[in-house]
Amino acid sequence: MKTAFPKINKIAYEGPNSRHPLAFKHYNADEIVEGKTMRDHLRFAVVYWHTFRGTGSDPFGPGTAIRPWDDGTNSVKNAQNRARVAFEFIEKLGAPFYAWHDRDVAPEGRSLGESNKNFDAVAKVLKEEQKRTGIKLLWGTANLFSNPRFVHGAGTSCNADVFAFAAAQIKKALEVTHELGGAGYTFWGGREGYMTLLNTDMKRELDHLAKLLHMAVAYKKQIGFKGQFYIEPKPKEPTKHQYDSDAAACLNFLREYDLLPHFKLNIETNHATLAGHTMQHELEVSGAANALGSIDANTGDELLGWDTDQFPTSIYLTTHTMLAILKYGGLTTGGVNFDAKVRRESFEPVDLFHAHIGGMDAFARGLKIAAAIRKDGRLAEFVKNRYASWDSGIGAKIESGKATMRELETYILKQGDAKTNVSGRQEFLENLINEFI
Ligand code: XLS
Ligand code: NI
Ligand code: NI
Repeated sequence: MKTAFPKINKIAYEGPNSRHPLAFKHYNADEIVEGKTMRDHLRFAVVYWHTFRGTGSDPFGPGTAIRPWDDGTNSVKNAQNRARVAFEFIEKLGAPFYAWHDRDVAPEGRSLGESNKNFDAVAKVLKEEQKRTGIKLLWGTANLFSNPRFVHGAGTSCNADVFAFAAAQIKKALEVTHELGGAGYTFWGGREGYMTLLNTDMKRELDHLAKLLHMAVAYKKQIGFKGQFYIEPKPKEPTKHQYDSDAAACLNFLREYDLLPHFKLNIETNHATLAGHTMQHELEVSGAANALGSIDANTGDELLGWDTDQFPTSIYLTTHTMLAILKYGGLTTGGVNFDAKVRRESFEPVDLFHAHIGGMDAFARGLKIAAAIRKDGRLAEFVKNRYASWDSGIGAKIESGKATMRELETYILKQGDAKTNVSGRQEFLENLINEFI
């Protein structure tokens, strides 16, 4: 096959002093951090939709991206060729994983049958390329939001036929994910939400969504797919209110419908900020519920209030993200998935390399810094000491569940007041983090 990136060699690690734009300064796959290679800590994944299907279009103009390998048609042949290009890219980059929606990799046909046939034809190439390169599928997912049939949602559509279509599409996407040895499968509720409550039976829609997920759990078992299921929270966009609005809402939904044992969360940075949270907050909520599965690593723009899906470059962001991930035992089935796109103004193929190299280096630094902060121990020590009143005496008694209100009243009446508080020392801690950045 003709190479799509003739001037680009395999991206090498050259170290922090390198000035080569197409080299890693910090991501050194084999370097050991906290007893594990960077490769295994970070489990980087390239996303098919932005990186190989993104055109750079926005609401005010068409795509700008120059992609010389694309023949501009919606044919299966073009899709198969694109798959080979994708693997050349991922291989040169040195990312161990990739991820897709069914409709990114293969064109949708006039019927579900035709779409499935197209999907199989491209999946065949994906399988060959996975075998050739050793690159693995982090997760698959079904696009249940682009086609106009999903105008009212998929699992939460008022139209039962659309629900049936969505179920059939998920079934196929699960089969292909399984066939390609996927480590997981993600449900992002594309249009599962509402624009106005005037036309919406919320309770019925949520019941239906739970039914769809239960069907997926049953089918997964039936075909012997062992990958991890994820739900990806997002608060708005495209609908005004998305049901899976944040980690807490997802966990509550999963618990209410007895789905929690079957799912973990896939946390996306830009979705966290759209929800009015930090990434750390969402990771902490998921981790505390033992449901931190994977991350979509991107970032928003402080001045733009939508899902801009930019590549992550902030070392503070990656440090805090890696602190949370390490705290909860690291990524096992999941990975650091670059659900991010180059800017419309960055339209040359080489920009795809700059973007991913930058993201990988930013995460490698975040990992190293987080490991150094943990090794230093002062941060963890501070937090531990802050809660010292719970380790003995009345605190320990409350935690063990043995204290009653009457007893606590007696305790406080005797003392007259609570013991004095000590400072939270936020600035001191912020300075401490800066020592390592
Ligand atoms: C959209 C989501 C989407 C999911 C996969 O905002 O981030 O890309 O990650 O369906
Ligand atoms: Ni995402
Ligand atoms: Ni997103």
